[in-house]
Amino acid sequence: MKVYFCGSIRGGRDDVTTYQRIIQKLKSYGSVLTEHVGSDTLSSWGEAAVAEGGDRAIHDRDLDWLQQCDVVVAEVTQPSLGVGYELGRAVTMGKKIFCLFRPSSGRRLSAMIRGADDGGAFTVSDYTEDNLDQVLEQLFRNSHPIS
Ligand code: 6K6
Repeated sequence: MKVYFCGSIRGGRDDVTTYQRIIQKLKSYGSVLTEHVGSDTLSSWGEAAVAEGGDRAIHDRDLDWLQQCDVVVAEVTQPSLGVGYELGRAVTMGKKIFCLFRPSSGRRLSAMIRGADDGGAFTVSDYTEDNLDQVLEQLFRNSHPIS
């Protein structure tokens, strides 16, 4: 299974440790196409990517991966224009989408994300640091085996 993980980059890196935890768990279900989103050294990695082709190259490569994936998992606590954009594009592509939000952040999730939950292809799950693993296990219980 190919998993596309979304997390804030230029929107702010406050939750990068949580992204790393999520990515580690996702790797037990399949390959994570966007493991760099959890990188501690993203800025140097990003500078190289920018040098190779700029934001257009990043956009086009990410949309290509989005098209290839079987499931999209987005950590949406830290607001990010890029994550919102990816989710909108993923909906149009008909992807299965799991959004994860941490209410203890004190933030309120955008109505355009919370309100997109249809109980089927697009779901939003609230989690805590303590139950993150169980929430992911529940979401993937009915998913395909690793390929
Ligand atoms: C990193 C630092 C400077 O430049 C970079 C390279 N940028 C990106 N590389 C890979 N994916 C990116 C990059 N910028 C945004 N994305 C995608 O959008 C990721 O898949 C994230 O899920 C999302 C983050 O969007 P912003 O708006 O928070 O940056």
